[in-house]
Amino acid sequence: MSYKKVSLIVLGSEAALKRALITVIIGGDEAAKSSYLKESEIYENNNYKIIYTPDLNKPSKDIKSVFVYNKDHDRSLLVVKEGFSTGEVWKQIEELHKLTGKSTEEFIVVLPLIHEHTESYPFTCLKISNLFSTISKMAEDRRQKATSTSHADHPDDPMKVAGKPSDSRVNLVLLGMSGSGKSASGNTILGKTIFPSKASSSPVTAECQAEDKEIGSSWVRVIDTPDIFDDDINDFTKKQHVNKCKELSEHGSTVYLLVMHVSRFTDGERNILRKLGEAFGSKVHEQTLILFTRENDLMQGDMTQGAFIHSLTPDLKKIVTKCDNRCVWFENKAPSSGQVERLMHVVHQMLIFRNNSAGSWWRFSR
Ligand SMILES: Nc1nc2c(ncn2[C@@H]2O[C@H](COP(=O)(O)OP(=O)(O)O)[C@@H](O)[C@H]2O)c(=O)[nH]1
Ligand SMILES: [Mg+2]
Repeated sequence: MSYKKVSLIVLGSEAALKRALITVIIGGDEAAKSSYLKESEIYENNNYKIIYTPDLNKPSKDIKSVFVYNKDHDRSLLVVKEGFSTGEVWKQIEELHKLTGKSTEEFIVVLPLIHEHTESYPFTCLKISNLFSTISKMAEDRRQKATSTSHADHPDDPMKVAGKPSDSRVNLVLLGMSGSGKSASGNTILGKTIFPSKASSSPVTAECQAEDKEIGSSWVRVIDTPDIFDDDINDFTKKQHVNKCKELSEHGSTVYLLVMHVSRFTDGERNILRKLGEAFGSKVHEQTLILFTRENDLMQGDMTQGAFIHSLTPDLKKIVTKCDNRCVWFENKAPSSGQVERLMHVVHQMLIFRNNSAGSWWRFSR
């Protein structure tokens, strides 16, 4: 029985910190050490293959080679020392992005052991304990997959047909009241008009509908829905919609986008998380982010996103807090690729650590 080891590239300018992290993950004695690139080293045990990289401040072609030789690695970890400057770290990530062609989200900052994590960072970061539980889970999943015939390997798996493994597939389920901008937001994510979207006093979207698109390294399925929480529709129809949603998001990971109009919070939305929980399970808020539409309304009111969050009504604040402050803003009338990028950034961060109690380390801000 063989399975792919979890492969990690460890980056940074502090040799001692990089080595300490490797020892924590791999254990001191077990590490078999070999070297194939100048100044880079490989440490392996049964579960992990870890690549120690040269000093980030040294000539960059060595780092680039590490990425060329390890195309199928799982995570790139950037180790920083206590008292690091957010700006400096971000600069390093941008340089790594330029050098390797990998997106900035690829690089996960490993926070120093004793670190007061109080601010929100523009990059993905993790405490060692959370990193460790995440990668152990990955290793465990791989071992289990190797012993059972995994669903993803089944020849009928539609994702195999599409040429993508299920775990690189993301389902984005658009949920919310009629008129909040679900269909328009779906079209913005897809970059083309697929879902009918217009101003109307009666609901425009009657059925759940899905459309797939490759965004960055992910195969994204956008699922548009009618207002399944509408009190005017009967339980049977609601159940049908929910089942259809579940069917459409059967493969891969799922993130729910709770779509809300930035300047309109209605009575119907007050209990929306409870209704969402009844439909998709009590932990659904952990997989949910809030997508506020009509961002231009904010700008016209000279309001920043921070001020907006500050001024939320208590009921809306409760919803945002329950979703751990994961919010993104869309202006569907003037969509920019930056909006979708920011959404995917939050989505990826949720997915990387979905089985991990990483707390609020990744809170989105811009
Ligand atoms: N100005 C503006 N209008 C929007 C935005 N998002 C949606 N709309 C409009 O709001 C109306 C309802 O949108 P729709 O996508 O059909 O809402 P749904 O019922 O939630 O699917 C349409 O006229 C959209 O053009 C936005 O970000 N800005
Ligand atoms: Mg719609």
